[in-house]
Amino acid sequence: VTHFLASGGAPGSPTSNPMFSGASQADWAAKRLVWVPSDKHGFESASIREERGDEVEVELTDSQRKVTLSREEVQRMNPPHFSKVEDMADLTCLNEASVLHNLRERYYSGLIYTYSGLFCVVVNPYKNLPIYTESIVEMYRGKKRHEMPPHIYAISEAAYRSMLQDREDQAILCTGESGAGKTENTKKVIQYLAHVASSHKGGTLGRNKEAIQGELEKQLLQANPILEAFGNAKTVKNDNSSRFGKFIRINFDVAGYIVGANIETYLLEKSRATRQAKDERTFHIFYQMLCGTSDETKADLLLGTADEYRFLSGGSIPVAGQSDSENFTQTMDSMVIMGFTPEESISMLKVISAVLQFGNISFMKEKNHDQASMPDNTAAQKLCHLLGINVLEFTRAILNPRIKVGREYVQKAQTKEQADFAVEALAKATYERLFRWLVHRINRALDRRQRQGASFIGILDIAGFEIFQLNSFEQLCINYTNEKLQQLFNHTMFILEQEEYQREGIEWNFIDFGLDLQPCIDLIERPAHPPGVLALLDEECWFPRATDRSFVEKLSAEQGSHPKFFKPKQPRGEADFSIIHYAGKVDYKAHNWLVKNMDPLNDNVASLVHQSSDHFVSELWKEVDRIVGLDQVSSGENSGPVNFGASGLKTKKGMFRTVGQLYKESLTKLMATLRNTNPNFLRCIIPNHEKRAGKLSPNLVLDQLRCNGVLEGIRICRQGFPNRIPFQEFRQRYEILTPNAIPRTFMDGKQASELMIRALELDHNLFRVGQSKVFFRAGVLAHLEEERDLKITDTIIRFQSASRGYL
Ligand code: AOV
Ligand code: MG
Repeated sequence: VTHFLASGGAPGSPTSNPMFSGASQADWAAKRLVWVPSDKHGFESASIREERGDEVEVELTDSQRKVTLSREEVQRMNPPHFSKVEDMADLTCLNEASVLHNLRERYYSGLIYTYSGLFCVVVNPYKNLPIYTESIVEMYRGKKRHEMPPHIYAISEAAYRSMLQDREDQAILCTGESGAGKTENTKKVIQYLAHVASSHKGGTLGRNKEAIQGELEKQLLQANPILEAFGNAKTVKNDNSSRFGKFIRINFDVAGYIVGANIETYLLEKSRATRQAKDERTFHIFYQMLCGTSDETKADLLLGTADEYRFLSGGSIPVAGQSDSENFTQTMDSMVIMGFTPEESISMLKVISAVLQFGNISFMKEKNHDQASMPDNTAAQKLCHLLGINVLEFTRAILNPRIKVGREYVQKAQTKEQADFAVEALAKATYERLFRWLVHRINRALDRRQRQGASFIGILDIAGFEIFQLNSFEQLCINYTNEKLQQLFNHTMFILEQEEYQREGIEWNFIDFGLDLQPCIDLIERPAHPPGVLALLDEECWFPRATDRSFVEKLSAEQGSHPKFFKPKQPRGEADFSIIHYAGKVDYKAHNWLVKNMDPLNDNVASLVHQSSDHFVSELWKEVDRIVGLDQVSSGENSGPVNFGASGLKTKKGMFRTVGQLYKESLTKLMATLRNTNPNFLRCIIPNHEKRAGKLSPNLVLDQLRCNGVLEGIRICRQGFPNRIPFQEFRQRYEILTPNAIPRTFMDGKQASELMIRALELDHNLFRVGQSKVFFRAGVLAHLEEERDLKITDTIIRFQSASRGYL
């Protein structure tokens, strides 16, 4: 097992390829090995043949082909001594090629976690490694970071210790693209904490208390399976993709015991409840319910089969290696442990069945006018039965709702498009409210002790940066979040580096790279002077006859000259505008943004379900405050079924909030919480897009390293002195280079190191001497290694010829 943790190398790693076999020390020095760009491998090994001004001729190690490259294309290779280092900040040649090489070598040896200075990188193994057992949890318990190989447990342990010792709240932030492993690692953090913070055998604890705490930890561990059943789905990228963001906050008392937990969720992708792209599924629970319920329950829930529902676009799509019906049993078991009553569970399933039933209602256009009708009301009857409402009232509310015009309420016939739109919006809102109730219910279970914790560890699992061909409002929100997190990351790294330098008494002016991201964040969130994207979108939502197009025009007028804003010349059919995010340029299409931001709902139906005879259903619809009613919405010709018209624009700003506003607010709150914690970052990397174990696509990994700030972090590092060696070690390894610098008598480490450095005649700009370590610029150690090598070879040769002389 341990070889999956430490750098021993797993048996069977592909070492036959010269790419992967670390060169020997002699080869490295003699052949002057470097990395050069390669389409297939990202970078490949080569040796320098000749340097001519700005050009370098190299020989590729693999094919022995000779090529000439410009100097910038050639990246120095680290001495073999640095092979598979656990912390990439220790690499003396800090460049993209070396980072990729190190991650790749480790990955093929089953070593998926690697530190990069102050944060940790993990590459998804796509197979179960034996590194998450209870005995490994025990191995990490109480250990310092450098005492054990890199692991998510080490990060969890560090956060836990630092919380207890410094009384500082902690955050563990998992980022990465879809399928990279954020959710899996989040679960490991919780597993670790539930284990470490509950098996304390404190003397003051009575039996009883321990029993209660055991239950709480059990419930905490069940929160994820439940949330995943309702909030995760199969997408083309990930069979278990989280379609919402979450921040799990675990509260501890002064002794370090878990006393409660709380989950905050962000932006559920509710549109998935009604439509799914090809080869994708809706939320797991739908299929679980259709496969896992008994015939009796099926009858109670009026369930059909998957292909009878219009809202299940692909019918029943299986997920490799998963059984929906077994998973259903697990979800139900988890809900029992969480303390859900059988009534609550069945009520939830009823609502889910109702969501499906919404999709089977179909409308027709009446012959001689635009009005919609419902020739067959079977689905509506089933729906109303499930929701506990009257079918006639429901039908009227959909087809002929009361709408306020001026001061009067009038009944207004709806077109087929409007009725279809209303039904879909209601289905989505119903599911969203169910999810919200679920989270609330879990929180009630986890928080019921009502005890204030002394401090907390928060674990964030959100969707990473998304760049599709064309991107919509959801991507803007996600990318905006990532922009803010990246800013926090850069800022933290800057502060921590700064602190280390101060501790060691080194003078250095650091550049705060966090500032780099502010312009793009402003472009999105600025309220005025000039207003940013979200503010302008809100403004347009209140503007009579506004359309998605008029929004884009206003945006271009206000922000056209913003350095992070880009408007293509030919907007038709392609992107409406682009934003230059730190991770790259993202093309946005503004189609439906007004509707998505307003999220209008047929308020006639909303108040009907609010008065449902079913207590659970009426509870779900308790607050109807945020509903944008039909009276704010009127039909229009130019913008699909819903347009925001002048007819009944009597709702003042502030009476309810747009989706963008609410999101910005919850994000602001989250960031404020995070800023008051000590953040620990985990950068998750997806190795390939085929979900295959043992395959690492170099260009895919490089792209992510660029996006998630690993390479940016290195850019920051290079501004300073990334390599640091304790005095003792420095002397041991490099004294050979300065044979007469240090007197034979005792001398303390700092003084000895200073003497050695003087003898080495290093430029002052290349190093700093701190309190306990020597700090070096990137690359200096490689140079020292080279010299050391020559010296050793030299000594051996001299020794050999000397021996020969004696013979
Ligand atoms: P995500 O959370 O980052 O994507 P997941 O954590 O769901 O990604 O990981 C995707 C899949 O990769 C999992 O279902 C596992 O099969 C596999 N996997 C990830 N990490 C590990 C690991 N450490 N060990 C074994 N298998 C792993 V998304 O929620 O889609 O943004 O939206
Ligand atoms: Mg996830």
